[in-house]
Amino acid sequence: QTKKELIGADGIRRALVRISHEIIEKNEGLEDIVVIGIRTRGVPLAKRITSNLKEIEGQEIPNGSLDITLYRDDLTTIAKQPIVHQTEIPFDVTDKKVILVDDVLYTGRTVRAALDALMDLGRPESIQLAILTDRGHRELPIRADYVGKNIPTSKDELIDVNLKEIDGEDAVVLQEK
Ligand code: 3GP
Ligand code: 5GP
Ligand code: MG
Repeated sequence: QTKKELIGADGIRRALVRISHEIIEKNEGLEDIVVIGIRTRGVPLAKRITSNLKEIEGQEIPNGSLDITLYRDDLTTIAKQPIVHQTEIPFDVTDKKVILVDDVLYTGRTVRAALDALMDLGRPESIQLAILTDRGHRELPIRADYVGKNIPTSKDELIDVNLKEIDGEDAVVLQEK
């Protein structure tokens, strides 16, 4: 098994700063913007983007997290019983521009499930997707609006996303089996 670092700590920081600027530019500011991370590693990424946005525009942005385990269409292959974690979205998403954040975009099934979960909560004005890495192999017509880095992978490669808040360090590593 070989490992290759694809993005280091500085690279992750710069990608998130760039994405934050892109969010502000595309939305002409931060009015009605809320940021929601998909558990697990989408959550710290969403928090970092939220704090970047505050630093750049001087504006406090609502931040939440979403757990989609229940909504996956392959639920039975994950666990016999649905694993229900907490969804913490302490604000109304109706008429908001939701920035959905995740670490890796692959088949698109997690995002589809997240869209479902969000729609159950209200009627956002729009939903935009920000992801740290896109490894390709989409099985659904889903794409990201903001991408840290496109990482073409084969199906038996794995992207290891390490984040300080969870793993003690920041790095994106390619694992080949
Ligand atoms: P994350 O929740 O922090 O993003 O999906 C649960 C975890 O398993 C993910 O962590 C992710 O890092 C890891 N993982 C690695 N490869 C895969 C994969 O191909 N599919 C899914 N669903 N998770 C993967
Ligand atoms: P999808 O649902 O698009 O197939 O996969 C996206 C979700 O699965 C992401 O939340 C991500 O955590 C996880 N995932 C899929 N492939 C990988 C991978 O190669 N590495 C990591 N770390 N996570 C992955
Ligand atoms: Mg994830």
